[in-house]
Amino acid sequence: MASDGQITASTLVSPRLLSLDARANDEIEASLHNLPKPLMREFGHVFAEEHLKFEGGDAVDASALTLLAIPTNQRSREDLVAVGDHIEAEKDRLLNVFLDFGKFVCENIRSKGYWADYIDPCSGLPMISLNCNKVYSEVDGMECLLNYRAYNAGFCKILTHPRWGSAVYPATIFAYAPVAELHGLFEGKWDGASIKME
Ligand code: B12
Repeated sequence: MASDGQITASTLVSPRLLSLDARANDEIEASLHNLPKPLMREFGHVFAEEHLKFEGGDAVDASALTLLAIPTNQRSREDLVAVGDHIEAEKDRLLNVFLDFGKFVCENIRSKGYWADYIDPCSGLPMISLNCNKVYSEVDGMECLLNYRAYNAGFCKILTHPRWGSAVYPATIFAYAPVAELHGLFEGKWDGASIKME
């Protein structure tokens, strides 16, 4: 199993490469985390308690619910700091891979009666929750959860992956669910997604 990320105090499942069966060649590095204090505060600003308004139904055991983050990173074919039409095309590809993955994960969690949402990589705003207008910083999030490093490029903070450098496309999914519900995804037990074995 691929493990090419860094383990931190918040790590519940270490980084590994996953892919949707429908997109077998498009791998996403993903891991599962509790929210450390700085991220908990930021989550509150970005989602404005939307997760508490979610009606999960009678079967949901509210005492088992935990706020969880699934940071994802894709290795890009181009260094994203560069500019040009080929960079834009690559960003579109990475965007679509993440949007399919985020939708797949969130629909699965929501179908079980739990809350989940994912951040739109273009705007930094939640994809599902309405009325949220505070941008989530993917770079700060990855520094906090994975201890990845970042540097400043003009106005934009750029993340560097320990193996891929700045050829990395970060994007995050959040859930309010029992940890056990998420384990299957990282063990390759959800229909429609697999882990890449190395
Ligand atoms: C808006 C945006 C832009 C805008 C403006 C950037 C700006 N800073 O205003 C524009 C269009 C200019 C832009 C340009 C580029 N961008 Co841009 N951009 C974004 C986007 C969507 C949001 C960034 C942002 O506004 N961050 C700042 C906000 C959120 O934070 P803030 O208010 O300054 O500060 C708050 C936080 O720090 C927070 N905070 C404090 N403590 C903590 C702790 C934690 C744990 C957390 C989570 C937060 C937090 O509190 C502060 C106050 O509220 C991100 C994706 C994302 N969601 O992060 C991509 C993103 C950062 N961009 C990216 C890229 C690649 C670029 C370009 C290089 C693209 C290109 N090839 O042209 C250029 C760089 C140009 C340059 N030199 O500036 C990539 C970086 C990839 C990487 N490897 O890191 C990202 C991650 C998008 C992606 N998924 O690929 N970008």
